[in-house]
Amino acid sequence: MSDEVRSSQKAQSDEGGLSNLSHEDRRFPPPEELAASANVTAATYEQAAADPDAFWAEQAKRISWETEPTEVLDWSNPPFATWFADGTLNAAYNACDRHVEAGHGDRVAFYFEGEPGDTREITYAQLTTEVKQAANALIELGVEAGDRVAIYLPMIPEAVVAMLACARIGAPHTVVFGGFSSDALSSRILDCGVEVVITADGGYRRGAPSGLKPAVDEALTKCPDVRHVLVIRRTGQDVEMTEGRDLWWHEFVGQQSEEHTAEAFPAEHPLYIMYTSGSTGKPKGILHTTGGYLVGTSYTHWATFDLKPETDVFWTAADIGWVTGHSYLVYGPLVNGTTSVMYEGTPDTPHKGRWWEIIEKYRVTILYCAPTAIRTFMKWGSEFPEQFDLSSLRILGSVGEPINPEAYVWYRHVIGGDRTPVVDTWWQTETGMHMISPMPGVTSGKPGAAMTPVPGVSVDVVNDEAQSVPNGSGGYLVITKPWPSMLRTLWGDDQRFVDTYWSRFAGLYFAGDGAKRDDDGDIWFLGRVDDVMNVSGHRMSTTEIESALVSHPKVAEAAVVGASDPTTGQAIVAFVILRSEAGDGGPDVVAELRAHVAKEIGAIAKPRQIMVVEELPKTRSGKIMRRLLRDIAEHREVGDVTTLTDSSVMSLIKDNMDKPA
Ligand code: 6R9
Repeated sequence: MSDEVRSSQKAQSDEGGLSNLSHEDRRFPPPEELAASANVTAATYEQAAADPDAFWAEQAKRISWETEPTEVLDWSNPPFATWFADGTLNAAYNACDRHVEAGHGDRVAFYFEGEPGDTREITYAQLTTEVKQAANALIELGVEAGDRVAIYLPMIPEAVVAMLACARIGAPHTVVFGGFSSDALSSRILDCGVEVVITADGGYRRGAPSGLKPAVDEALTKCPDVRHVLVIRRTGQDVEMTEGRDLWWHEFVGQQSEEHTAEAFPAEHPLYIMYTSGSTGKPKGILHTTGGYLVGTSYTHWATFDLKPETDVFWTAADIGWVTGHSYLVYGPLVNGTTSVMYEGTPDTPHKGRWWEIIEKYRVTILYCAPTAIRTFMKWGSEFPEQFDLSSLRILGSVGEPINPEAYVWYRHVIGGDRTPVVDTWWQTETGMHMISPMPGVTSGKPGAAMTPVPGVSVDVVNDEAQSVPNGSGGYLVITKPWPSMLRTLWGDDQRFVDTYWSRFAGLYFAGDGAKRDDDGDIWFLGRVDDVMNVSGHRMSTTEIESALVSHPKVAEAAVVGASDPTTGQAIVAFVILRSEAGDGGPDVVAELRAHVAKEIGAIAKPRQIMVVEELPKTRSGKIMRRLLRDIAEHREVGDVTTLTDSSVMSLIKDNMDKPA
């Protein structure tokens, strides 16, 4: 039994339910015009439910296959699925060449915006040529189908080129987020046996060049099997080049032939490995394969965002080192022939309106980002977005954490001008694609709720005995039927794959998230099951209390943890960031916030302690690291912080905490 399962059982072992979820009456029906020409309609749900296999076989037609598959799902050896197994295809051909062949070579694939202000417009024709050259370069370095290649890059177009070049020759890539340490890089290189690394001298962050190559050099002291490092010149920083091992991308790739014919691989050929971050223990190498992954990501990208490739300008403001970057910045959008924006840097460089300036400049129609970003913008205040013309936006997306109702309403109102549906997309590295989300032309949005499974997906909320819970009750989110872009296994560890996801409930995929069905049957996420607190026998969700805190006008962001408490079992400890206009909050801010939570949820939910802090510890994908906050709340030594965006945040919070009240 995994630790995750064990702690979730502990957290959920009492009877009763998470029945204290705040009531939400606001509803936002789809705009009429959008609904009238929406990609997904009520009929789509019916078709998908009537015959899921036929539905997915139909979606597989989005892809150009070298050999059309006759098989759909093979679930004869659960939990090891295959999809479209007798089909063959090439992922890079689907993302690039086929659009050029269809006459769209001049369409922009990416508007790249570098942090210092440099820009590049890359058409599908140019992208195709660059990918072919890079594929030829990898072949010259001896990379063969099946070999793993590590990519450790800033958010620059070459990151996409590198991924697609690997895919083109059948070499699974493993992208390691550029902000991760050399240790994180070396452990991933060793875990999947990488021999070639693609990196850059550095990237730009917060107005300054920040080196990457030195971290690679350090990592490689532990990785003797790495034969070659391809180095992209981005910042012009001085870097050491190891003779015989390191090559400059612009010299080596630039001299390659622009011709390369893509070879077709079986649908189940591995496409990439993505390590999940932030958890304790050895990172899990999530394995995605080719055919099903491309079907699932291209379909959901088209469905959830109501994508119109001829007219939309799509922007996933997420790093390529996160699964969101893989599915909705690279594979989904490119397979769909989308024009996307790619931005290298931080949202406040050189000013706090940078994102809104980008949206105005490129007339972005769909924005996809994380609640943590939205709450940060709320904290800065609406005067920044208000300086820009955001009228091109028609759909807003959210991913990574539950979006608090107040953040949802702010996003819709201030950024979306009250026109835009907000799609709160629930999914995971493991699922590869959106699983639960509103459909913008069908669903009446409910702030804070992820709503219903996307057409073709089947989920349930169950209790400890795997029984479906009634409306109004909470439990565990499970996925009840295989889906095309599901992870196939954990790299090199089938047993851990079975233990982690398929052993908690027979035949059901255990996602590790707590969820609740409201009175209408719509799904709300309550955080990871190990984030569910048990206070004097009452089950309380961290997410719910955070949302109550964020609904107070002085609060921009909140993180809640359960700290062990001798009397109540667990006690609620909250860390809050105030909005800038609230100043220091005044002398009674803590009492005021405790009273506010009591009013919103009930006296039982009043935090034992509220800390006003400047920053919260977050992973690179924007998830609050509650584990570290729990360490602080319980006065333990702070655990591993290698995946934090800024590990100094922890000492700041701790200093604050240690100050006498
Ligand atoms: C895509 C991504 C997965 C975990 C997942 C859940 C949380 C993601 C969410 C959400 C509530 C949403 N999560 N989206 N919770 N509402 N819309 O984030 O993948 O980094 O693997 O994280 O993130 O807890 O289990 P990943």
